[in-house]
Amino acid sequence: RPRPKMRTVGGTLEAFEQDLISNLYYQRGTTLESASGPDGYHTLAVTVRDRLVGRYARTAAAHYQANPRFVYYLSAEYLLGRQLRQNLLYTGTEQFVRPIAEDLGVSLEELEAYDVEPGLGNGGLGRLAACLLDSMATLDIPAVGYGIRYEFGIFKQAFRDGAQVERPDDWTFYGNPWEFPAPDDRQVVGFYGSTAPALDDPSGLRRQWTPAETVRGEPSHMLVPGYGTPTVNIIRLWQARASRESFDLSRFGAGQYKEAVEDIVQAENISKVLYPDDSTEQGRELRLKQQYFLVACSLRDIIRRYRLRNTGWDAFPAKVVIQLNDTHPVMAITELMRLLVDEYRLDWDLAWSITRRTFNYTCHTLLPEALETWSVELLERLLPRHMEIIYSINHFFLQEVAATYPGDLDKMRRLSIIQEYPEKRVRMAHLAVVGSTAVNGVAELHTRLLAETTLRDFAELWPQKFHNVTNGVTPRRFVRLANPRLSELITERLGDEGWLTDLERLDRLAGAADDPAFLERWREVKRLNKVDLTHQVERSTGVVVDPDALCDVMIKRFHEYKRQHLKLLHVITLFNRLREMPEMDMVPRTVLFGGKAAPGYHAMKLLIRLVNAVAETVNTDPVVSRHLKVVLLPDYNVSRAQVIIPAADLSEQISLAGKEASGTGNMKLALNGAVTIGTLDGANIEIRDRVGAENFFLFGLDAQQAVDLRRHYEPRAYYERDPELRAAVDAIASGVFAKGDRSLFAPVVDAMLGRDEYLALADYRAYVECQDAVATAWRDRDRWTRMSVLNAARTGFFSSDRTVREYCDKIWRVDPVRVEPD
Ligand code: DL6
Repeated sequence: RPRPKMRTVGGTLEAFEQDLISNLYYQRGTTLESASGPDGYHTLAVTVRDRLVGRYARTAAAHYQANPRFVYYLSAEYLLGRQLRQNLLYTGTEQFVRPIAEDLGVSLEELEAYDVEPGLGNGGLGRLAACLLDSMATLDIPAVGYGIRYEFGIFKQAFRDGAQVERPDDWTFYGNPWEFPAPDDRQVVGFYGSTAPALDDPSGLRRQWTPAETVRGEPSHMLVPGYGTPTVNIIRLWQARASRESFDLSRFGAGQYKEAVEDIVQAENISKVLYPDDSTEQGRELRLKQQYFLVACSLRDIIRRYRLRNTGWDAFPAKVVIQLNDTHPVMAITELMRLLVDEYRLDWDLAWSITRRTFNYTCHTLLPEALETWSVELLERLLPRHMEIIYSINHFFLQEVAATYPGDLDKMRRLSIIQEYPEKRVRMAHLAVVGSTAVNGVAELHTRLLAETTLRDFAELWPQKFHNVTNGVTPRRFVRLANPRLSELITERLGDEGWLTDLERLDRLAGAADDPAFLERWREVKRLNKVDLTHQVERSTGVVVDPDALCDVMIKRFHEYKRQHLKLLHVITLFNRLREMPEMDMVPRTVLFGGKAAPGYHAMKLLIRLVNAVAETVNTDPVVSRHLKVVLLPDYNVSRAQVIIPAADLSEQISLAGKEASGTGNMKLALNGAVTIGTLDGANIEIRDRVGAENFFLFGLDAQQAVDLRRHYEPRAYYERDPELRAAVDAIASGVFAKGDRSLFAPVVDAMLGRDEYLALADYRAYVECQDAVATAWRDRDRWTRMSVLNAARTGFFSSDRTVREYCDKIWRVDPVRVEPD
């Protein structure tokens, strides 16, 4: 078989093959003849990974040499996605693997089945973190991501009788070939205990903390390669281990086996699961422990790294910029203060000045209930010294406030880091703003609303602190890897692959939107992607869908503000119409949902059950199912997203305006040529501004109208006066989707007709009419394809490379460091 003659970072094909065989033999201890599937996968993974090690070593050397300012990204969540394809692409070795695999009689797809994605996050926030790391490496920004190596990632979602059941995600069961343990860099972290005054400190601000419990943090790192550059950064993940003394040998000897390992279990529970259920007191304590564990380990590591090349503390903020990804890692502010004041004996004011200049905070929400607070009682028990530090920070901060607004006690109460009523709690977002140089929102509307509502008093006090950095997504994973057919077509049209690192070049595709031959090829790509998706749908649900139907996609976490129930009302409306007029000429549609509900979020778990019940009814109705199919694909994750997104025609972004901070699925879908139906919320607004109003299906209340309506809202009035809405709601109430059981979904109906918190009924009519306009547009094939092309062509702005550049310019002020080429 002729083989490609080429050299990449992978060396030659022959060398690659040699390494594969050698790794199989020496690392897995087996031979080609007796290797299993996992053997094949692991061998391939380490062979590819090893191609990145040289680059990583050169990156580390270049960083050591340049001693630059580093970005340290602290995040409780990362959704990295599968690593194999990405690293094949980034090392240029995919071309070797295919012929070698074929010779050996296996396919890359078979091996990839063992490539488990690390589900170390819940949704958009964790995936954004992964996109930003990818872009930082691609732009040669010296950066390290810090996170937790959860033993169990986000649960696996399955359905039993349509209801969500959660299964543990034992993602490292077969080992993780992509990580390197770094036991030499382990850290020790304390909890509980007491504090005492430091004898030699007359100010009383320095104290000594004696923790009652210690836990080890053991790091491992995964490589984060840049695309088209030799830079390889790392993400360092901490796992909790009991300290050596935790094993009670005497108890074990006395046969008390459970008691003997009690302390070990307790310590290791810290990194056991991603966001343990916080509906119990123990759960909350564990979650706070996780947060502190992450920041305590990471800060010690950051200081260790800083001290490799620097002495003294004056240069610290010049060399270290720490980005806090939401409030989860905000305890880092108090931990740095504790380290500087208590352990390195800096005076309070200098420590505070260093701390404030080091941190920046990204807020990812507008929902008041998502703004974290911690009870003072819990903090005093778990982290007594940190609580004292918070009191001191607040004391000095409120002095500043009093000087700016003399006598304005209300303002002080609102700004205070401590909430007094109904219970004393620490407001983590306030601590973040007070302790940071820059605060940013993640889309223009979000940043504006943050400054006008959620963080208004702070924005008035420090207007210069507030910035907008609109989110972005990596085109490498979400176009090139997810959609190779489209990527090839784009590259062919644009002449080279430069668009992958300069995504705004996609605008040159706009000219092709009037070229019938190009439109035809664009359609063909979409169709083939839809065929792939239909196979996936059939494999995982048994439902057969038509690849030529309009593929209408709503993929995101299940949450009331995102309004999956509004989409469902539309589906039921189509169902009712078809039942009433079986002969009607309806545009065939496949409505595809994907997403998980938090295990304790009962309202959304019931909605999942309803989606599945509606799907079952629709898909088994002989008349309706000819035009309409509904699917809730189980266990939505990054890998599934990579299959669904390239196949989508219509992107559902229908949150109540003013509630979705940004959204990033909206960007991924538009870049893959899906046309959006959406509200004026989050980054939808910026997407619409760019693609043009004529290429976006807009409906619904805007953020201000939603606030105004909420004051006197009566959902029942909408129900009474709109027969189609009434019929949809009544269908749910009638038990038609529950085999006649009227009680099962009654809470869904009650929530809609009772308070309808997110105004779904108010937006229903506009939404259904807009969906009718979608159907009309779909019938005109060229018009639709033109819209699809223009969506991709005009959304190059939403590359996370642009996002990272903005962070660099507005907030981080870091420069790239070039690494010696291969
Ligand atoms: O910024 C990334 C992502 C946004 O795109 C979503 O709009 C936003 O909901 C999400 N935020 C979170 C944090 N918690 N809450 N709510 O996941 O961040």
